[in-house]
Amino acid sequence: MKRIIMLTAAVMLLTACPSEQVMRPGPADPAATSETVKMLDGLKAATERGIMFGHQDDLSYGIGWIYPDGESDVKRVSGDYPAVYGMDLGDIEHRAPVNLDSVPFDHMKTFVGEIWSRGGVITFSWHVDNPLTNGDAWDITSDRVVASVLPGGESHEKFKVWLDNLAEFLGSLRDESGLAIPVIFRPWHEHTGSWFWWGQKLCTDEEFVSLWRFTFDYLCGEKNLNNLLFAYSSSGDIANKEQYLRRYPGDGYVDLMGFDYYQMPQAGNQSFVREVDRVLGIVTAAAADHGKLAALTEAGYEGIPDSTWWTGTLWPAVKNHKISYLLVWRNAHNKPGHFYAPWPGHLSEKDFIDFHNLPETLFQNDLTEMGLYK
Ligand code: BMA
Repeated sequence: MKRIIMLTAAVMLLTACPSEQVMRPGPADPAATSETVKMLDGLKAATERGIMFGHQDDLSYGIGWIYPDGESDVKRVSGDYPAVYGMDLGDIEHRAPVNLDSVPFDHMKTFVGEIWSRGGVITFSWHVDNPLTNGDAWDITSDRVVASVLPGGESHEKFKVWLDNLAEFLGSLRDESGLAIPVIFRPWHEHTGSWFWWGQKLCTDEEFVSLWRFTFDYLCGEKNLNNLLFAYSSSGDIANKEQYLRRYPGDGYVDLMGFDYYQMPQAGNQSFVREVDRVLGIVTAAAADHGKLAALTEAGYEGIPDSTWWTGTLWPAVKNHKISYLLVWRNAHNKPGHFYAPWPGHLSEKDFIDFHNLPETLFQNDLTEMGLYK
């Protein structure tokens, strides 16, 4: 009888927590380095304190400058570096010297070392070209691309070479003593939209999950890269938790869950606040169910044509949610008006300083004070 009760209890426990959802305290990669484990713990600790602010290509270029050492539009305005730095690996698959936005990979490597030594957080996206058509990430002329890169597909061997090239770069991110620097890797992003070759209408749920798992297993297993935390991030078109999790590859493959959302001028501030708040509710609930971190992995308002956008719109949209970070997109040097962080003289400069000074927004100085993962 006792055995039966115990068995029933075990079965109940298992069904309450399906195998995909078994909580694991550490990174998804079971062989993650101790620095990566510490990084994840540090991110969790920071989430208890507030929301880290991130900026794409922060150190690479800004409005009116490109690559001088130590520059940052965020620092120019607030006196403080961001806590999170986004960079993109598009074109590393070809071993190109520069990424798709002309940032030299050698510079990126130097930035990663600098960020690590001051205790910041690094996250990489990958706008990888289309391996079947040789077009770019936005080439959606074929819906067979994901199938073609999976084992048995006609682009599989080519895709593996691309992953080798990616792995070589990620594996080269080392501190002075040769230790691998942990980074958040966010592949196959905005997959609920249909503008990248891995998007919603371009592959089946099974193909997407296989793509994710293959990427993870190849990098962490085959290539022994154990300095990666994996971020799963959709676009903003999320109706409910089920839809958000439809292509979730499983708890053993993900460390952080997020989504990307931009304010469109025609939609207005209230719609941005309402939608970000609504989708954050879904994503943070999913992340809590699965024991993962949550984030607003990309956000912004192109050109920020609103002097109080930071405290008046962005902050109200996120403030009620327990998220690790929010990251605004790049201040392009090659696309006039395509910027998402303020710069000296921009009309939202003063408001950004107020945003920086909120006790719950975390920038580099806050992380230094907390000793995030060092
Ligand atoms: C987009 C734009 C593009 C850029 C791409 C990858 O949102 O900023 O100009 O090439 O991201 O960074």
